[in-house]
Amino acid sequence: MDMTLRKSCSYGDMDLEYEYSGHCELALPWNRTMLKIKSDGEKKTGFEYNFVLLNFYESGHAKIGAHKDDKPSLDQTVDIATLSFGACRDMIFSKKGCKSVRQALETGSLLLMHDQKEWTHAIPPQPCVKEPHISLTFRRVWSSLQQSLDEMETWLFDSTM
Ligand SMILES: O=C(O)CCC(=O)C(=O)O
Repeated sequence: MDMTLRKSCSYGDMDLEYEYSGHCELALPWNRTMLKIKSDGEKKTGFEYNFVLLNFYESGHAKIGAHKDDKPSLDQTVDIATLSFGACRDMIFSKKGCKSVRQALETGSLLLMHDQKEWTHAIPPQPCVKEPHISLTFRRVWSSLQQSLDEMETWLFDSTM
C-alpha cells in the first residue's frame, strides 16, 4: 500500500491489533463518537464490529493500491463496512475473469464488502479532487485472546470425544 498523503489510525476493543502490509496497527480505545457511529453501522448492516481503520486522503493525489483484505486475522464471515466522508472518491474492484467495477464513495455512503479473499480493491489517484476524503472501515478482527480460547475449546472438545 502506498502511504503517500494517506494517514491512518484505528480504534477497537481493548488490546486489538491488526496486521497489514507488514505493519501492525494497535487500536486506540473507542471514544463516544466512534462508538455511536459503530453502533449505527451495526444496526444498518446486522454485523458486529470490534475494530475500525480510519483513512484520511488529503487530496486526490492520495491513493491506496490494489490489495485484498484477506489477512487471517480478519473474520471473513463479517462484511467490511466502509463509511465515507468528504470529497467523493472512486473505489475499483477487480476479480480474475470479471469486469472491474468502479464505485463512487459519496459522502455519507455505507459500502459493504464481502468475498474479500476473491476481490482486490483500490482507490486510484484522482488529481482533479482537491478536498480531503475520509473513510472508516469497520471490521471484525480475531483477537489473540479469542484465538487462544477457540484453540482451548477445540482441544477440550477433541479430548472429550
Ligand atoms: O480507505 C478506504 O476506503 C479503503 C481502505 C482499504 O482498502 C483497506 O484498508 O483495506
